[in-house]
Amino acid sequence: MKVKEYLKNKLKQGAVHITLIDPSRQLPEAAGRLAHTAQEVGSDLVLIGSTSSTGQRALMETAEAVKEKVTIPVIYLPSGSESISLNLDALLFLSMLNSRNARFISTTHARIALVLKRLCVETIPVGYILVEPGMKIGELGEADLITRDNFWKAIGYALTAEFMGMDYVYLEAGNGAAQPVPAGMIRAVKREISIPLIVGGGIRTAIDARRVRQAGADIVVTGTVIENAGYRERLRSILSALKE
Ligand code: 1GP
Repeated sequence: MKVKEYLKNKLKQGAVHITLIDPSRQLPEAAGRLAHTAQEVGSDLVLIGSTSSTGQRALMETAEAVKEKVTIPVIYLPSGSESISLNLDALLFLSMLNSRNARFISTTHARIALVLKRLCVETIPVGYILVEPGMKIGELGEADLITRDNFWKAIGYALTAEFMGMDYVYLEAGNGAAQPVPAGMIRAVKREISIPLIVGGGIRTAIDARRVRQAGADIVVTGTVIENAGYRERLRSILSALKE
């Protein structure tokens, strides 16, 4: 089954959780173990991506190790680095709509699009919107960050994604952010769009996850939480808050 179909079916049943694994943070074998735990506690999908310059080899080995350990889909999140993994189930075809640099909106995409087509890589079109603090991805992507109180701007970009025909809107506070995207902003965006809403960055606890979900996130992405001790229990409580 295509990942798009899988996600559509999952969304019919309720909130979806995605575990982000950064190949620069641990060895491939450990990444495989983390992914396995994530699946065990109920995560629906694994996303592999990094804002650090992960070498091609580390990326490929991590992708393989993760694929070996899980049966849920594993997809690739490109983040502007030179490495790319095409051996996964799909690739998030992200356009960073509020970047000041065309490279992150469409130029890099145009360079790899034909290769993706020839290799029959499944692509999932996503309008990626960076919200303060944006962290490293906001910096690297030269984002014109949406300030945390500017709901109108967030709505404008989210509707732009929808009108452009993208499948998802992704509000991103950045990997390692101290706080998630504000609940008020999620609510305001959700009220206006009719495509599913992905929210990530700064979600560490069940309380954060519940708040983000109740505000309207259809898909919740967490990364950092699995990099710390006690991650199994933390992830479990995030998952039960999301799926309750
Ligand atoms: C994915 O960048 C997030 O959207 C992950 O952020 O590491 O803060 O969970 P955290």
